[in-house]
Amino acid sequence: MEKKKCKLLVAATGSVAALKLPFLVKAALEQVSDHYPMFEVRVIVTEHAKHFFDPTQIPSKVLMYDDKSEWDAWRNRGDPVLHIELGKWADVMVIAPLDANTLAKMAQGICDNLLTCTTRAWDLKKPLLFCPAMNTRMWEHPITAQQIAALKSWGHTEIPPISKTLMCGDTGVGAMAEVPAIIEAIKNKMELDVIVL
Ligand code: PCO
Repeated sequence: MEKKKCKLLVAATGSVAALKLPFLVKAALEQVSDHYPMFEVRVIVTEHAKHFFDPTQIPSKVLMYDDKSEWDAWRNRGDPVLHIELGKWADVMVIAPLDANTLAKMAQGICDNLLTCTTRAWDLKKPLLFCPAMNTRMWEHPITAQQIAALKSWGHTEIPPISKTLMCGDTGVGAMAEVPAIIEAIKNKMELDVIVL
């Protein structure tokens, strides 16, 4: 009998670090537990995230959703509401990268796209991890720490950014955590919060 996979919802926003989305998805699909694949993966992208990666690099078995998917899915009363369905489907969500704009929206409860509607309707009993990625100057602005503290106060888990030379040439904190560190953080969280049968 095939083992039950952990349903992982990966979401990406419009930071340049969204270029790593295909690597993160492939790394998640490669994880095994007792020789069985560990994760079933679905992806949510914002319109700006799409700017940074090639969608053909996302394996075809992975369902990927954008804002259009939300509107296409609903035509009539009784039709599924995608951001609710995805929230019910997922065992765990990871937002990688979480840009400054979406961080600010989440902290305020704004829900104006598929990703922020999904997080706004998130069942707080399930783990949600987020990987901030932004320029150092944005990272160091005091509002960033306040907004991250808001997300943590609801039980969300930060996978902190790292220091490196960023895409714009500046060196400092703000780069998204490396893909292996993100995978490890998800697995650690699952052992705590999710039973994989
Ligand atoms: C740059 N902003 C950034 C923020 C996020 N950057 C990163 C890394 C990548 C390369 O290793 C792009 C993944 O630098 O996460 O670069 C200027 S506003």
